[in-house]
This record gives sequence, C-alpha cells and structure tokens, in this order.
Amino acid sequence: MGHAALPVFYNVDPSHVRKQTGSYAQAFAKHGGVYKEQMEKVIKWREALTELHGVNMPRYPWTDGPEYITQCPIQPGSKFSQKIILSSEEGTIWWHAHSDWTRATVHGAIIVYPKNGTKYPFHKPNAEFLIILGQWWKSDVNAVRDEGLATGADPNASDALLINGQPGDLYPCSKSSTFKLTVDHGKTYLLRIINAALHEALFFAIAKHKMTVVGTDGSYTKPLTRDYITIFPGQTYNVLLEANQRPDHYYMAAITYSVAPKYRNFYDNTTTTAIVQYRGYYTPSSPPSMPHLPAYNDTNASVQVMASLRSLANAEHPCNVPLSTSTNLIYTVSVNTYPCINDSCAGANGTRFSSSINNISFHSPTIDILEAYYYNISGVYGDKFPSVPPLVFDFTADYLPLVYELPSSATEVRVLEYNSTVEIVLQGTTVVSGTHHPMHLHGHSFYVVGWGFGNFDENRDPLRYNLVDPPLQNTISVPSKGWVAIRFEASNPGVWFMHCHVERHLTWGMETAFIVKNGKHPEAQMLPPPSDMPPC
Ligand SMILES: [Cu+2]
Repeated sequence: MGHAALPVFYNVDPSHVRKQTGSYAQAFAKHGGVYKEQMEKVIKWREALTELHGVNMPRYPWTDGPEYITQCPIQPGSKFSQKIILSSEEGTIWWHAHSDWTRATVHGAIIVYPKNGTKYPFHKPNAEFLIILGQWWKSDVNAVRDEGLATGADPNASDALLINGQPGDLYPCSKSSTFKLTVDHGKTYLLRIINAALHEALFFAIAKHKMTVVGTDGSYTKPLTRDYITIFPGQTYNVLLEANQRPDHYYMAAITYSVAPKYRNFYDNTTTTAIVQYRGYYTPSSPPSMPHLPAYNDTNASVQVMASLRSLANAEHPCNVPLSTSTNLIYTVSVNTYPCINDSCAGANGTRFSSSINNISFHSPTIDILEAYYYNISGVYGDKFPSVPPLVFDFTADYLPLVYELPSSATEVRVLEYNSTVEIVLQGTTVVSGTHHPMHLHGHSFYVVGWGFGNFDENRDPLRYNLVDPPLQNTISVPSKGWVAIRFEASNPGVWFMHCHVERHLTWGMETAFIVKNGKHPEAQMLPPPSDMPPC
C-alpha cells in the first residue's frame, strides 16, 4: 500500500447547509494510500461528522464517521483529523456528513484512479465528468427533519432534485444556471455518477444516448449498456458515454422511483435536468430532446441494472466471493409505527413512523459503540442482535395484521469472528409500506449473490446464487416486496455500521452495527485510536 499525504481541509459552513447552494468538493487519490482530511469545525448550531462512504478503512474504524457508532460528535470550534485509508477501492466513492440531515449538501466525491502501472479495464475515456445527484428543500433540512419527528409524519418531500447542485430548466427561475456538459463528437466520456439525495432512488438517462456501466461503488463491473440506470441513495455508478449522435443539445434527466401513491406528498415528483451540448456550429433544438424514463412507480424497471450487474472476475480483478459461509443471518427491514394517544400523530392512521431491522428500531447510545467496545465500557450496547427475524410471517403479503407494525427499541449489535464468512439475507416486508431499502455496510464491500421478489426461500433460492461473478458493492437496494443476499469475509476488525441509506428510514431506526473481532496475528488487529478522538 503506498502512502501519500494529501491534506484536504473542509470548513463545514452552516450557511451552505442552510442555503443549500449545492456545494460539493472532490478529492482525487491513487489506488491505495493514506490521506488526511482535517475537519475544521465552524458549525455553531449543530455538530457534523463526515462519513467515508465506501472506504473500507482496514483495521481503522476510528475515523469512519457515523456518530455514536465509531465516534462522538466533533464539538463546535474543535478539530478532528480524519485519516482516510484506501485499500482495494478503485473507481468512485464519496464522503458525506453523517449527523442529522446535514449530508443533504455536505458531501463530495472521492475518485480513486488505477494504481501506477495499471490501466482501466476499458478504453481510456477522453475525459471524465462528475455527476452528483441531490435533493433540495426551500427550508432548512434539519427543520424538515425536526418537524417530521415532532408530528410523527413522513417529512415533507423536497422541492427539487439536483444535478451538480442545479435543478435545471424545468423549475422556475433556474434555467440560467442549468449544469451543462460539453462534448466533442466521436469522443467517449466517463461519467462518475453519485446519488447523494437524502431519500430518493432515481431513474437517470440521457436523451438519444446509451450509457455503459463499467463500475459501481468503487469496483469495476462487466460492461452493461442501458438506456437508463436506477441509482439508489448512497450508490455510485461509473458509466461510459459515447458522443455519437448528431451535434445538438440533449437533456440528461432524473426522476424519483417510488412506490408511494402519487397524490400523497411522500416523494419529490419533479424532474431535474442538465444539458449535454456538442461543441460546434449548429442551431440547437429548442427545447433539447428529453430522455425516456420509466414510470415513477415501475418496480420492474428499478431492478433492471441490479439484475444484470456482474463483476469482472478475471485475473486482474478476481472475484473472491465466499463459496460457503460460516455465519448465516436473515434480517428483515421494515417500516413500523408507534401508537399515539388518541391517534394524535400525523403518521399512518394517527401513528408515529418508525423503522427497524429484525423488528429492532436502533436506539442511539450516548457514547460511541467503538469506544465502549475498545475500552470495555458496559451498559452501552448489547451483543444479542437476533440472527433471524423474531417473528416469521408472510413478509411480503399485501395485507398484514396491525400487530406486526410495532417494533422494539434497543442498541443491539452482532459480533462476528475474525475471518468468518458471512451471508446476510436482507428481507423486505410490507409492514406499513412495502418500499425499497438501499442498505449500506461500512468497513466491508460485499458480493451481491442473489435477489428476488417475495419471501426468501432458504431451500430453493441459494441454488440460483451467482457465485461466479457477482458484483462487489457497498450499498444494495432490497427491492420493493423482495429480498437480496450478500456475502463477505469479516476480515476487517472494528465496529461497522449497517443502515438504510434512505435518510428518513435511518432517522427512524433502520440500522445496526457489527463488531468484527480481532484475529490472532498483530496485523489482524485493530489499530489504536488517534490522539484527537472527540471526547464524548
Ligand atoms: Cu429504508
């Protein structure tokens, strides 16, 4: 692993969070290496933390980011150096705040180029562009969050979707600032697309152009050519765009994928656009042509990329999927409700929304789990997270008794032996809402070996697993009324968060953590904490 000192200073400025100017920064790195990011705290009104989304951080969970999981919040006015250790990641990963809803605008790309002496596993593109998809509210995002928590309702939908901080031509008064991407006819471009939206899964397409997916979540894939992609919150896709059409202006556009009824204000039903403009002398079409996107609630369309995505699985980029597993877990992911006195809350039928994994809604501790584990502080968390759902029922039935809606509340984690081979079946349910859940694991990338609609069948479904060339990802969406199976080797000692990347589901408790124990050898053990860990 090469080492390089690349200090990147980020001032987390509250005016950016409030005004949502779509600020984003990017960092570049070579494959492998250690980087330091100085988080300078200038926030006076709330704490912010930065999560390294998709960086596996070998043996070093200390600066992974999520509050009360691996560290306590950085106090206003204080500093914390965030060491970034890159290992096997290659492609596009990112960083974002991981405290309250500040990540709406406090986020940016981390681009990892091939190691010196190696090349892309595809023709080198002529140029590359970053496409960061986001969400924008007219009001303070944390006020939206607080209002939702106060009433028990789904928080208000955003007012706009964004491409590189701009909503685009189809919103009032924003046409002059629409993001434009200039291309030369005959050239090929690498687009690094990140879904940084807080809640929305997005269909994304470019008019009259196909996209060829060549990577996802900091890992390469076999080329997959598509008219549109579905990108869930937290995911990244690297796609090749060939500028092979008549020189003109073409819209790229994104809309929300949602199973919520359209008349409810549950999701942002607007369309964000940017323009691909060919260089040259011509009169551009006005307006530019729009891409064809699936219907907003087309669940079959939402799984098309996932259904065909494959890793390279060759000599240069081998697939190391565990062929057998020592630890088999089944986790249900559900939206839940708590009853309110006189049905006085604004959630479904007068209740308050919640969410859970294996019916446990995560209760955030007051000191971080990593510190409690490292220093043997008892009473902070329990290590009895259930391996299977506590109640077994027809998880994806159209109608379920109300009794299934109530979760329990606890701070439970699952302890994994070092080097154990783990399979997790993430099973969606139709409790309250049979929606999708993009589940994100810290500390490990995982192979997505299988998925399906309905209930996972432990006798039949494993026979159809892809153990040859499954994609290596760090965020995978459990499909609406379906399940997904992931495998990884627990070879990274530390405390690692796993959560839904739909921000309101995370706020409601759809999260847990794994503790991966140390191995015997010193190089299989957690590194000591840095001296500037924020005090709890
Ligand atoms: Cu979710």
